Amino acid sequence: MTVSAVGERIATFCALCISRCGATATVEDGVFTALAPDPTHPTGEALCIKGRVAPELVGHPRRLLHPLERTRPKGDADPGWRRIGWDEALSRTARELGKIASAHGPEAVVFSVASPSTSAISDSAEWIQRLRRAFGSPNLCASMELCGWGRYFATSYTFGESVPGMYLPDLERAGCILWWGYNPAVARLSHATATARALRRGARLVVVDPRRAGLAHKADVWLRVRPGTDGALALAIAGVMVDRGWFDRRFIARWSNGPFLVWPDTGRLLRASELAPGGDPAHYVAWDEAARQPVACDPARPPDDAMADRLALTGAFTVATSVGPVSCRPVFQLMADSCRRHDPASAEAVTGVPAREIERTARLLWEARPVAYYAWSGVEQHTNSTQTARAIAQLYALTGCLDAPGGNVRFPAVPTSVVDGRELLAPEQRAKALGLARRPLGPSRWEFVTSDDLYTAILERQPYPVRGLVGFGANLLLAHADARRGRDALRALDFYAHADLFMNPTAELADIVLPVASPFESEALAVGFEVSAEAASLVQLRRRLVPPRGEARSDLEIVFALAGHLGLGAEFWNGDIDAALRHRLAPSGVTLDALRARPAGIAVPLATVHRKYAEELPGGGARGFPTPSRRIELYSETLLAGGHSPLPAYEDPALGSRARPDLAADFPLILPSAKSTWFCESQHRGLAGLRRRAPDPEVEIHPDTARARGIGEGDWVAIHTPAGSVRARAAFNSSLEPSVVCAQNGWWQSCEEIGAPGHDPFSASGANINLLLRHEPSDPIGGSIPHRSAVCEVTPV
Ligand SMILES: Nc1nc2c(c(=O)[nH]1)N[C@H]1C(S)=C(S)[C@@H](COP(=O)(O)OP(=O)(O)OC[C@H]3O[C@@H](n4cnc5c(=O)[nH]c(N)nc54)[C@H](O)[C@@H]3O)O[C@H]1N2
Ligand SMILES: Nc1nc2c(c(=O)[nH]1)N[C@H]1C(S)=C(S)[C@@H](COP(=O)(O)OP(=O)(O)OC[C@H]3O[C@@H](n4cnc5c(=O)[nH]c(N)nc54)[C@H](O)[C@@H]3O)O[C@H]1N2
Ligand code: SF4
Ligand SMILES: [Mo]
Repeated sequence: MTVSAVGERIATFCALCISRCGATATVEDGVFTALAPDPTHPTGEALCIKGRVAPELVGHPRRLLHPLERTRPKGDADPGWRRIGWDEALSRTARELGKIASAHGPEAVVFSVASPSTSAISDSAEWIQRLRRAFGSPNLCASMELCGWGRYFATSYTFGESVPGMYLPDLERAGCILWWGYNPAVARLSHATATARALRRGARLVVVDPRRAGLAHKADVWLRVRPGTDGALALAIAGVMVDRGWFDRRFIARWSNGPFLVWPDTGRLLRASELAPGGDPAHYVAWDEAARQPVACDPARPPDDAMADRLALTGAFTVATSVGPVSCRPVFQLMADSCRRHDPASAEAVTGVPAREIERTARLLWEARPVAYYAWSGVEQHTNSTQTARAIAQLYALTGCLDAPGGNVRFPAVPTSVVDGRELLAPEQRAKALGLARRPLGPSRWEFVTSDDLYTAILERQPYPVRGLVGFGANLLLAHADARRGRDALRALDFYAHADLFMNPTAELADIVLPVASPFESEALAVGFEVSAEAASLVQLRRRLVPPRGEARSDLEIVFALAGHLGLGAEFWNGDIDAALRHRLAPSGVTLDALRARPAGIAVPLATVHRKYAEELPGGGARGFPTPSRRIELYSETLLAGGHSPLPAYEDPALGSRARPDLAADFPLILPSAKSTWFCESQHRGLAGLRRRAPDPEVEIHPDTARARGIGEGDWVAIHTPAGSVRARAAFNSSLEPSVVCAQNGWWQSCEEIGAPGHDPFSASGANINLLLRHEPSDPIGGSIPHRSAVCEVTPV
């Protein structure tokens, strides 16, 4: 590799967060010295400050450089780290994991990973999955319940697909962009620059956020929602759209279960077999208004336009069933009724958003179609996240824009072989995923386990003992509630191996720590980027810019080497990473050698196929959606059978001021949090180039709220919840509702270079806001907890 020529400029991309910005790196005398935007790359218009200081991250004096082994007990303040060789580290890891698997089954080993949104784990995520599944563990702890559940899984109960997680906003063609609890100006630069471009060509923008942050300043409508009440807001907007006829009636009648009739007593959808003997039990029933009679609906054959126009969406109809005449209403009518319970005036009282803004938004979403949306952390971290995601999905379905140009679309994917090992995990192992019994429709259905279920399995051995943990990044004790309980749990493990670039409070409890190469020191294959069809078509093999420092290795190398030590080499091309990458690339038509020769990547031009649901199938009928009814499920019988509301329903945040009036006197404020521009989650506080700009943890507070408590701008304050207290500095923000304060998660690390202190993550004198929460109450379906809607109080220190 020729990267040592002075001042060589190399096409690359920054992998430090989900934006994965296209970039040009400068390498001088074998040292990585600068990263700059690469406007020719589809995500390369701009770089954030974190990308620009990347050389500091690579060269940081406290990087982990060698495998380490603990020599002192886990309760000890000093772990007594002893430097060991890779071979020793990996053989001991394999030996300990093997011991646990033979004694308790491979499910007793949990794998944890940093979220690919906050780290370069996206480079190797599917290979880590492959290792976990080949090993036989159904348990991946990846903060899914806090970060991806709503985007990927909750909405799959509506659409059968991940919207907006995989059906991404088509920002190049959107007429109206809806950012709901999502601030790409901080969180995903490529979306922010694409939004700015869309606004320049006249697109409209709606932002739903308790703070006027980022693009909210440029929005046509900024809805200052009270934290955790987004579900009520979505229902109210949808209600206005329904009442005014601002919805795509034909789309709803053809492609959703809106016309299907509902049994009034059981809430189940009526089946054709229940009308008359001989009716098909797989067919639903709708009301044909022209013929004034029920009509069977074959899921595989959606009605044509003419028939769709005849199907009743509203009303009540007496249907002759096998048990006599029954008055049934269509799903859509039930949905409209449920929305009307949140009319704009009552929604204003719950959400704080003025009724006229709700009406204005409903009109804008309708008139400025196509609508493209994204909803993220602002709505993920509450006890009602699943229903909120479903309510926003319902609102979105009304626009008829799903998979239409300018809506949320599935950008084309360059074909590659699936390597995540899904075929390697036996169904009986999959069925052992932690949490499945408690939340059968939750993340563990997809092998993601919550931190709560992990800690319970370790400490209480329920439903079975977990004895081992393999961590690729993942700073669990900072990211999740109940940090002290988490610490007890990690201490109680028989064996814990953690791979990371830096030591962190979670890794401190490991038995073996493995040094990871930064993304700038490792080669990685990116198949597609996320912002547009052009981006999705790009395949790029990121070059190793400089050799890894010390003995650090990429996650990919660690996975392949550990697989060998575990006797799983056959599933990992016997350690030959190039062979594995070739296998992955085979269907794409792009070769590894061609990619190595072109660090800027190779485009595989593919066209986005729209409205795939309407694609005709060979035997007739249409593809529809991958839900049980093959329609968009405004009404979910799956959720109903699980004991949940089949329609999106609003429930107040369980630790909020309305649900817990008993706490209001002592804790009159609400505490959401938000990401920092300067850092990713619990990382980067040790980088002087960043920490200098944001030396202390902050809590945003309305000036009136502060003054009423004798708090001045910049003062240190204590934030209290019923679970505990931590500290931060007051930053005034008059865009907040005065009862809302907004904190930052992830503070623990020091930056010795500028004398900035660390913060004890386990004590009230520290700044770990997740000390302020327990794992209960939680979302009954998805397991999310109120990281963004707990009652609190703020006092001067
Ligand atoms: N710079 C930077 N970029 C990051 C990260 C980082 O830490 N720093 N983290 C990465 C990760 S892991 C993720 S998940 C993404 C997250 O990306 P985002 O979801 O955009 O992250 P946030 O800024 O936390 O939340 C978005 C907005 O939600 C608002 N909000 C808070 N509570 C509520 C609420 O109850 N309702 C509504 N509607 N809004 C609310 C906040 O004020 C905030 O402006 O960012 C990724 N990118
Ligand atoms: N109160 C509150 N709590 C939150 C949130 C919030 O908004 N508010 N956000 C939640 C969200 S959305 C998320 S995603 C979680 C984030 O929680 P985590 O996924 O744990 O993310 P980080 O805190 O960024 O820690 C990532 C760790 O991975 C390491 N790392 C970085 N890159 C790599 C790599 O390439 N390989 C390896 N092996 N390690 C690497 C870092 O050094 C760091 O130690 O926190 C959640 N917790
Ligand atoms: S937004 Fe910043 S940290 Fe994220 S990929 Fe782009 S440059 Fe890197
Ligand atoms: Mo996240």
